Amino acid sequence: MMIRTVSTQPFNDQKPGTSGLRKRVPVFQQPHYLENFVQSIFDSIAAPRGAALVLGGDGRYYNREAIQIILKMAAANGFGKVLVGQGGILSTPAASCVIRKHQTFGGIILSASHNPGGPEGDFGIKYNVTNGGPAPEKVTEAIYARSKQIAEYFILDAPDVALDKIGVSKLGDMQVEIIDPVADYAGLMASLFDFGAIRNLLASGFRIKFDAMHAVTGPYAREILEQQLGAPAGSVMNAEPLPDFGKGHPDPNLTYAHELVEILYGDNAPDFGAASDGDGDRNMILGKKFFVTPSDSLAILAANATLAPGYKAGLAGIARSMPTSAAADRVAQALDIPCFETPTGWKFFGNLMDADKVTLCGEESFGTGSNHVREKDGLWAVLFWLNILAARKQPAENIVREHWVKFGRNVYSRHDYEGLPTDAANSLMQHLHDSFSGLRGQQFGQYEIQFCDDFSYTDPVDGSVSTGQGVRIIFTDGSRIVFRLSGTGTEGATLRIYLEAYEPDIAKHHLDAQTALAELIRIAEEISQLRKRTGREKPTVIT
Ligand code: G16
Repeated sequence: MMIRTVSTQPFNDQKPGTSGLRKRVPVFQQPHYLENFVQSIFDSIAAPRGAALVLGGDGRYYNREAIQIILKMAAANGFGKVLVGQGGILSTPAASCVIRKHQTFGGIILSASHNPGGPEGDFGIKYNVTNGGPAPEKVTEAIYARSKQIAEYFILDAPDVALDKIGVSKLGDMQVEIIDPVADYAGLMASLFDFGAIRNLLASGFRIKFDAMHAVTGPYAREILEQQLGAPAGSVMNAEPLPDFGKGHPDPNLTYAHELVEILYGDNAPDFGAASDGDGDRNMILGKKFFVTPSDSLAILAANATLAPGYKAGLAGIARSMPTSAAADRVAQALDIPCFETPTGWKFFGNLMDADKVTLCGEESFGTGSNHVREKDGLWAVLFWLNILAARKQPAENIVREHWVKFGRNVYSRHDYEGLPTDAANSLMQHLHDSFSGLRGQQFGQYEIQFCDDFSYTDPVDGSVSTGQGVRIIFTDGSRIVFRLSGTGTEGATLRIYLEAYEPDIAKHHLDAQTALAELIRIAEEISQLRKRTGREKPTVIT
């Protein structure tokens, strides 16, 4: 088999976003586009000859084709072995688990997460480092820099590898091992949670519904929830991964997971509901007719962590992304452990976990996880909740309400304005920056602005600094409005407005978040001149 050197020219748009390079499928299908990015990864990471990689994706359209290309390029670039999930499938947390368990040099994950798939949908690729986590900024910047200079790539001329049969084969001098995508991950889950207690809960008539949204978690949830824990067949819905996710939008929130939401809010609703996204790292938690915000979920998992065997010894610390509510901070304070505030992006948690500074991490964007892997983990969060429900023998809603009674409620909501013209979104952010000095000390209704800034973060482990991570308007009572542009979209710009108010008064805990936050929502629109600058009357998605 021959290694071919292919001349190429740089593309100017291969800058990784919040989590890897995400583009429309036709962009990735352009000649040399994927190959340029993969070669830029290989040129940047300085893997020793013979190193091993993990490779898999969420099964979306173009997954299989991309895997064949990457395998042939890995062989041509001197890798010794690639572990590939059967059928090209590996959820993002499972890929992280496999990198760590098999101690490979790193891994390549193919996913555009919760973005829709299909021939006109999105595709994505990201590189994960030796600890199993997303490459830190210095690595993604090196990859981007390389992509702007690339002149050639290397690929083996060879027939395609059979991806569906477990076993070992050769591609040139490189070994390809097709592995069961579920086994290692399921084993890890069984070591963290009290499967016996969850089995008893499910056997007692406690009903659950898990929505895999026709994405990657179907096989994982079927094996763990139905086979190993005994949930009745059908407890996992939309369990078949499809290349176009059944034309759905695999984002587990109240808008896009409406099929599940209707079941949990309908007659004869199950006791517990959950959903995960395209690549299995996000989660949404629902009780009967009750939504648990991701920020509250993190705080509640932290407060109840010792109920799960894997966390019996307690937590070293907690980390949350800046826009995530401060509910977890209150738990950390009560437990007398540190709480870190990082920029948006799971990659910022890696150093903290590697240095044993934190055990649990979470983000408002439906992401929760721990140091068991270095990615957020949807099914892990579901199993953690089931473990707590089995131990406390109370409905999810009661657990949340008791938590609020003890800690107060951080009322929270996020308003997304999707598909804005990039110029309009940038002008709104610029306007906010320009207003900083005038805003300080200003009174808006009951709220007085204490300070505003653009969040920056100094990593306490390696000292690296990340600036421009979101505009914060902080009020004297601790309430906050945060403005950020998403780093994961592929069309125009998405403006995210994060709203948070602290409510210690139990008598007001029943209020719907939009009602409780109405004043802050109005202030956010006024300060940002949202209507004038975007022409939008209301958000695309509210979570
Ligand atoms: C990615 C990152 C998360 C981040 C989320 C939203 O998640 O891994 O850390 O919170 O994007 O980012 P943004 O607000 O920039 O769109 P995923 O699930 O898309 O990989």
